[in-house]
Amino acid sequence: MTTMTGGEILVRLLKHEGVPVVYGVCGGRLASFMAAIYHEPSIDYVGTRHEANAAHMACATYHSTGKVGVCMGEIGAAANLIPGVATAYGMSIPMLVITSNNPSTLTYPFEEMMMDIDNESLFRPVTKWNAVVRDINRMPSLVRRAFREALSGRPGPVHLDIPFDILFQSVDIDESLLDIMPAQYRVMDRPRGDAQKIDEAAELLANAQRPVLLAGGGVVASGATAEFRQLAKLLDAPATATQMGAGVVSSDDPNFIGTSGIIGGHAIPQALTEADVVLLVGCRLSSWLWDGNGPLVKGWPYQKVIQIDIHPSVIGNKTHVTVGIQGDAKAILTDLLSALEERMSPVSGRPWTRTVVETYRRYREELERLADDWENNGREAMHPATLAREVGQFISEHARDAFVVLDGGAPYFWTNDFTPVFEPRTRFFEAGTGILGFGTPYAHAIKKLHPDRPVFNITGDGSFGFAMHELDTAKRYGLSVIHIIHDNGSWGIIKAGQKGMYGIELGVDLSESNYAEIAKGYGCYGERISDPKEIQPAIQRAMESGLPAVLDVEVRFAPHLTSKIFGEMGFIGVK
Ligand SMILES: Cc1ncc(C[n+]2csc(CCOP(=O)(O)OP(=O)(O)O)c2C)c(N)n1
Repeated sequence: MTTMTGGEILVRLLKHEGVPVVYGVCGGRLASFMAAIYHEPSIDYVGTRHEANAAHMACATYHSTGKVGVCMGEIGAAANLIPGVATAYGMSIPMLVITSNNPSTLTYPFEEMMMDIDNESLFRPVTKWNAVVRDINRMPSLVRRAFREALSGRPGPVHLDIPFDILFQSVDIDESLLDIMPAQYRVMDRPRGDAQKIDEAAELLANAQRPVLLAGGGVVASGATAEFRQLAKLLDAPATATQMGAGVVSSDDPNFIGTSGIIGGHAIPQALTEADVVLLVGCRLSSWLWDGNGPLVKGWPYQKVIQIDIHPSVIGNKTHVTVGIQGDAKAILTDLLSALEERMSPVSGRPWTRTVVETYRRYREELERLADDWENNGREAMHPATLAREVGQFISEHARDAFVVLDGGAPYFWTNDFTPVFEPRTRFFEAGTGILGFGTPYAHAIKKLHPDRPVFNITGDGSFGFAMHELDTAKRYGLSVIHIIHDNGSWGIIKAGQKGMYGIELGVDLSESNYAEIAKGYGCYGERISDPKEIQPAIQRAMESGLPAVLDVEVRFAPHLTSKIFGEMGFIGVK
């Protein structure tokens, strides 16, 4: 028997799950947990300047590595975690949230002590599962259950509220009971799909004249990118991915038709409407494909639909399905490929696919013309397309292994197409709740976990303001992320919408702050840029500085080619 505190038991269990980092803001009631982290060499700690950013960092941990991140918050201050937890919930990203609380004898119900808060109720709507640990002896089973819930079926964040007496208490425990490994308490195999349904799907795809393939985040979660790409090649089908699936289809792929649903240009709606068979893999048809009123591509889908998903309630939820297959994407696509290879030889030069790919090429030409605008128009601040293209070009030529986080209103629309994407888990959007400001902490976590690869956060001046104090965190931990700000001195996309729709401007302007100078105040690298020719050299200089860097680039606001749809979805739109 060994004597261990609640904090030590918790950390031992996190270690077995391969948790790489715990993020948070320190607190007295968390001290026992923090002491145990301090003594555990396999788990790092990153102290942020606001709990919301700790939660965003925990979310980015799974999003970029597939390992569960943990964030923590102190009693009432834990309420600050909520935006980051909601972000994870919206994107079905597993993470564990630990909150401390007042003593178990004086909580649930509460006695109005300092910092009292009902964290169990507070976190319930933004977590997949949560519980209060009322007895130290239940710690192992509740932590294991938390991981089981977070990682099974459709994943999501989970939460444990732990009264501090439980964290500080010591018990004599048989350590071997703590060394039960994840495979012993949660399912880790891949549920295969129904063989007959896979045959039916193969039959539909083999006979399709115009098949289109759509990958969601489920393809990434299951590690099924290679199989998805092989399928697109075998069928010579146009292939696209949602924001959560970005990178499953590489920008280099001959069948790539854009990414991120209908904000990815004209070829995606064309392919979706003209197709005769639609294959949806690990895709719940959210964000830029479907809103509360129905499909964003009007009238779609009327064709034969094959839907593959791990979570049964996703199948047939938004649309009818001709064949629905429940199970793991990688296992099902492997079987589907075998079934297709028995029926057909690889297709090449499918004429319809070439017409859709040509639509994408023409759309890119339109974007390029906008990006060239500065050569003809030196009077105004540069067009956001120009900035997006310069950054995209730098990444293509000098930083192909970069991670790119896309934050902001207009900036992420413009960056989406101009930044090539080659692999999954390298482009990051807030594809769930749409909470701005996640980009800065997200990029910091990614740099922490991948220190040898370049990391960019492309953001708006409004969005950067939500977390610019995290430059302090970046400086302390040596997180040399390059933040590139589309600085138009306003909440640009909302300002344009207000003006267009109501002829007013209320609360939409921001100060002409110099974010480069602010960065320098934090001991980081900063440059303010107005000349497009300076963008790429400045990125180079920022990289060479070895410091966290802010490139504050003056741009004007311009609505994106696809932003009309934003208005049609019921947001204040930019016509
Ligand atoms: C946390 C949060 N608050 C408010 C909004 C509503 N909103 C959506 S886009 C936007 C403007 C973004 O401004 P900025 O980041 O400067 O980018 P710009 O559109 O100016 O290029 C706002 C306020 C939001 N999505 N998230």
